Amino acid sequence: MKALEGVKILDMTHVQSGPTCTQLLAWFGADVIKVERPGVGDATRGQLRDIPDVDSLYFTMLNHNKRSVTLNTKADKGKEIFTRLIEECDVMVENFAPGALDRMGFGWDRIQEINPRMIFASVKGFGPGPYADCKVYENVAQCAGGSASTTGHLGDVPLVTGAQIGDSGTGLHLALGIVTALYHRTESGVGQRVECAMQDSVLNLCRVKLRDQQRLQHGPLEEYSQFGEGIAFGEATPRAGNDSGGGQPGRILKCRGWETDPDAYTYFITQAAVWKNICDVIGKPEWKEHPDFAKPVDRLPRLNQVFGAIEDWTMTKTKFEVMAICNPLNIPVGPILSMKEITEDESLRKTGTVVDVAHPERGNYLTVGNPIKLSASPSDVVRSPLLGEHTDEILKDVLGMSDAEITQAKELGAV
Ligand code: CAO
Repeated sequence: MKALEGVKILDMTHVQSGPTCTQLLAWFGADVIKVERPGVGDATRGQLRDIPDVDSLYFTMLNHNKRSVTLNTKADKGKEIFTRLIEECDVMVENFAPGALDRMGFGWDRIQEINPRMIFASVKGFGPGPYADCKVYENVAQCAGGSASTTGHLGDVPLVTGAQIGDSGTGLHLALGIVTALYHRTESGVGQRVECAMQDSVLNLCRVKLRDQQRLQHGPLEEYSQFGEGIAFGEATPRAGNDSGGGQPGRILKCRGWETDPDAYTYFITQAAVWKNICDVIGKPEWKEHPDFAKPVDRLPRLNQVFGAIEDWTMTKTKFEVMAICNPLNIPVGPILSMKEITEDESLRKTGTVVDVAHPERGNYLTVGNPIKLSASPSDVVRSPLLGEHTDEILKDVLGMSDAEITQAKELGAV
């Protein structure tokens, strides 16, 4: 039995943030019923297509293990069916633009009237306040949540990151809110509203940068490279390039082949506990006791010199050789892996983190499986549904509708 078996999720999500959340719940065993507009569906089915007329990878990779029902929730018959689905389900998840569900006639008050046990979970771009009515996409959230202003190189433009912390990051937060509300419901017997704003989720993931903002009032941030370079700090947490962000200085360093391979780099952390091992590996044994280098605090103003010497060594090795040499010595390093290398990594296949999926229209494709591993509830990845693939099945199994009722609903354009 899967951990969330028996939990029915009414999935009104689209694009990325909401679908990541419901995909996680589906992997844990919930029955996720994805409601889509008849003939249209989630807009991502047709976005960034690599094969004509076939659901895009954008859609397939965010909607595994779900069932798809088409339903026009603005038509009278569609509203009636939707009301019955709310009665039958435990959780409803949505990430429409602010106000869309109210305009449809299914705001939180109405949902509670229909089903007081319902947990109603929403993603919005911003929480209550001046921007509450705004539509928001990934990069807007990264910018408004403090990520962009603290990402990139000093003196250069703010940068967004490839990690989808606004969308998938918020989906993760929302999923935790939902299972927490389900746990609460087992005792209280009532549902509740779960809300995650993308700005808040990004800020939560950037909390170390808010930490640094406050530290700035008490002096320069000595672990930032700019400290050793004698560059004054301004009023706000600056962009720190590839500095580690933690108490153990680290950087991205060139490895053998960097001139032609854009990913021939390693991350290298000068963890204080293994400083002597680092000195031996890079051929600087005299730095172990040298007053300029022996203690972490001595090294902070000299990080360029320290990492320069380490890079002289890493440039003589491939990124995998650096890993092989440093790992047994407990020196924390990590190769910069390209997406191509990740797709070819056998160990990620073995753990189910990278999975091969068969799809009836596109053939085989690769996806990312559930990164959260439960020992008693392993996740199997099942291909995403075609648009409306389970409409009849859901209307019959979940709502007990007869063939004649389904035919009538179709004639009325409700499904
Ligand atoms: N039947 C009938 N109508 C439906 C329907 C259905 N099954 N499903 C959706 N609709 C309607 C909605 O009711 C809405 O209609 P109205 O505007 O007339 O009320 C309309 O379809 C479109 O909804 P939308 O405004 O949410 O979609 P959009 O493409 O214009 O905006 C987005 C997309 C993402 C910017 C917006 O939904 C948003 O800001 N969401 C919240 C933040 C968020 O999740 N952002 C992440 C996006 S990437 O993950």
